[in-house]
Amino acid sequence: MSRRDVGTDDDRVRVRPGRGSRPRTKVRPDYSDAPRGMVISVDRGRYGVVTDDGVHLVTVKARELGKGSVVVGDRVALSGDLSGRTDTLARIVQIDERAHVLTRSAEDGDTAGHERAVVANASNLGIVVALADPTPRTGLIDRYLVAAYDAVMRPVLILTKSDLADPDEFLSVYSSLDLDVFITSLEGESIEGVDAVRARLEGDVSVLVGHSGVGKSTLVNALVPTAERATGHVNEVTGRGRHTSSSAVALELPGGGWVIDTPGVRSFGLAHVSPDDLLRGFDDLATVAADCPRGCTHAADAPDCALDEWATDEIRATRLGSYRRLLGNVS
Ligand SMILES: Nc1nc2c(ncn2[C@@H]2O[C@H](COP(=O)(O)OP(=O)(O)OP(=O)(O)O)[C@@H](O)[C@H]2O)c(=O)[nH]1
Ligand SMILES: [Mg+2]
Ligand SMILES: [Zn+2]
Repeated sequence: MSRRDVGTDDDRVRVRPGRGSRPRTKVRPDYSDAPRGMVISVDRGRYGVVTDDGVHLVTVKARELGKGSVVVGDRVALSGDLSGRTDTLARIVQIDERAHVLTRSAEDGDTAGHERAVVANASNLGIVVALADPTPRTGLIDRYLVAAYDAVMRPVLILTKSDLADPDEFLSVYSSLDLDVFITSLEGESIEGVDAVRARLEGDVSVLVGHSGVGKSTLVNALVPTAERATGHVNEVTGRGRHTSSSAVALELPGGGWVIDTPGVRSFGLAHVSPDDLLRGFDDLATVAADCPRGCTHAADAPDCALDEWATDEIRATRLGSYRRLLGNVS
């Protein structure tokens, strides 16, 4: 093994071994019998975990896990002091294989195109959309529907703030799709419609996603009375939320299961999704596209694309427009 050139011959100068000189063990330690838990929060290198025995711990990640990210929802093997007493620290020594992983791609900046796990092991993707304040945008919903397909998660559309605007127009676009839709509103101090949402999510792990200010944390507080998630206001000038929640947190539903509150997003990159998977994220269009000529790209200039013939009314044209806009954004 060659020694690194450290710019001196003086052997009193000691250099910490680089990565390459660290002994590598071929046989990984076996953690199959190690105690397990679920990651419920991630905050600057500290991971909140609740063990399968119900103990809440603050943990750190073991060195050997390297850069691999630990996200909320991960099932992990633990070592160290698991008592949960103050001044004790447990370590995450292994991340178990994920049944589902919600993934997004960075859209701009240095990391554009890089994909990143957002949440692990949630079987439902709760897409939270305010009917007003902020103004709903179908583009983000369509992206989330594709992401749900890609991650094999069940999409659940939750339309909030029906006290401010009528849901009918939205329902007409999304009711023909294979997804559950719920409508909630603020009536005095309480959230109307939350019981139906809770009944749907009970027993499952679900993640709530959407723009800032749509009411994700408000909904979580209604679903889990002990949650005490901070909620924000929507800026009257810009009509946007204020990014009140800054990291994802999982909370246990009173009747079992977990709901994960996440910070509001501006967009949700899909660069990691293939055009075929994009189409499957639009289940209404996928059926029609079966009649396309072989090798059809379904783009606006594709000859004899069956989708053009199908898009006869406004709703269908809207759906096709959404799909084609996204087609330019995938790999
Ligand atoms: N009128 C009305 N206001 C609501 C409703 N649900 C939530 N709000 C309000 O919307 C604002 C934003 O709610 P939050 O729960 O903080 O929104 P969020 O989605 O968690 O936002 P971020 O954490 O920034 O992503 C708060 O002022 C809530 O009181 C609703 O059904 N109707
Ligand atoms: Mg929030
Ligand atoms: Zn086609």
